[in-house]
Amino acid sequence: MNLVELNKIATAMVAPGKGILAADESGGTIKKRFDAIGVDSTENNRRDYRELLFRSAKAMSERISGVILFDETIRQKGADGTPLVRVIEQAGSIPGIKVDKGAKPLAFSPGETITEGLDGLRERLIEYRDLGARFCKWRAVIDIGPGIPSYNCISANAHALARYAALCQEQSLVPIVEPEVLMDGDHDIARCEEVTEFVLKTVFQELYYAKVQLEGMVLKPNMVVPGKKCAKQASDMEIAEKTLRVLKACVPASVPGIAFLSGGQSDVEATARLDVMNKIGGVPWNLTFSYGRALQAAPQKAWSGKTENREKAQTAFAHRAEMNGLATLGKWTRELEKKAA
Ligand code: 5MM
Repeated sequence: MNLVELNKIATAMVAPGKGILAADESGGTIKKRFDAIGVDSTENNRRDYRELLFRSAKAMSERISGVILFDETIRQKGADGTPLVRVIEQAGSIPGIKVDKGAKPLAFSPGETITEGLDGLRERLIEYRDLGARFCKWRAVIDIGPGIPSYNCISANAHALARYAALCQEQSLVPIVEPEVLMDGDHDIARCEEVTEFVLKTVFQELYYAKVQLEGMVLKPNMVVPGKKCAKQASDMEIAEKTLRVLKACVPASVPGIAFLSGGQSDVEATARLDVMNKIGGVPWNLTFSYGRALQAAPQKAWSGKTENREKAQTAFAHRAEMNGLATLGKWTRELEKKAA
C-alpha cells in the first residue's frame, strides 16, 4: 500500500468545488429509474444514458471529481469504441467502482440487512484496478424502525465495511466507506441523530481494528434528517447543525473528506443542506457530495430515452453539478439556482 498515493487520490476526490457522481446503480435500481421515465433497461440504453453524463465536458472537468461505476459500466465502450473509463479520465475525472454485492437479509434480524461481497473481493479488486478504477465503494444499509437497528446489524455491517476498506487499501484503491442510515419511516430527527452517531462510532472503531489508514479513505454518510413520514420536518439549518455535531463527535480529522449521499432528499434540499454546512464551516475535512438521485433525477427526466434530448439532459446534469459544486464552497444561493435554471 502506498499511503501517499492513496491520500493524493482521496484528496482529489473531495477537492473543493467538486464532488462525486454516484452512477453505480445495480440492475434492479437502474430499471426502477428507467421505468419512471418510460425507458427499457437494456444494456445499450444504460450505456447511452451514462455516456451522455460522462461526455458532459464542462460539468465533468469542473465539478465532478470522480464517478462511481457499476461492474457492467466499467467494462463498457462508448458509441465510438472508447472505453467509458477512458472517457471519464479524459474529462479529468477519476473512475471508481461499486464492489459490494448488495444488502441481503440478516439472519434472525427481521427488517435488517447485511451487505455482502467479501468473498473473492481481493481478486475482484485486482481486476478492477487493471480496468482503471482508482477508488471503490461499499454501502451498508441501516434502517430505523420499531426495535431496529439492532447492535448485531450495526456491528456486522461496520465489520464488513472495515474488512472491505482494508482490502481496498492493500490493493492501492481508495475505499469510500458508506454507512447509510435510511430516511424511510416516521422517526424524528433526534432518532436519526442518535442512530447515525452510534453507527459512525462503531464504523470508525472497526476501521481502527482493521488497520485502515484514515488518510487514504473517504466517508460517505447520510445527513441527519427526520424520517420522510415524520410529521415534524426540520429546517436546513437544523439538519446542517445536527449533521456537523455528529460528524465532529465521530470522524477523526485525518479523514481527508466527507462526501454525503442524498438518500431521497430532493435535488435542491440536498444542495441547500450541503451549502449550509459549508457556510458554517470550521471542520477539518472537505465536505462534498457523492449523489446518485440528487444529481441524476433531472437529467434522467430530460433525456427520457430520446437521442434528440441528449443535450437537454447534459444541460440539466451540468446545472445540478454546478449548484452542488458551489455548495461545496458555501457559495450556493436560491437566486443562483433559479437564474441558472
Ligand atoms: C446510485 O445508487 C447507488 C447504488 O444503489 P444500488 O446498489 O441499490 O443500485 C447507491 O449506493 C448510491 O451510491 C448511494 O446510496 C447514494 O445515492 P443517493 O441516490 O442516495 O444519493
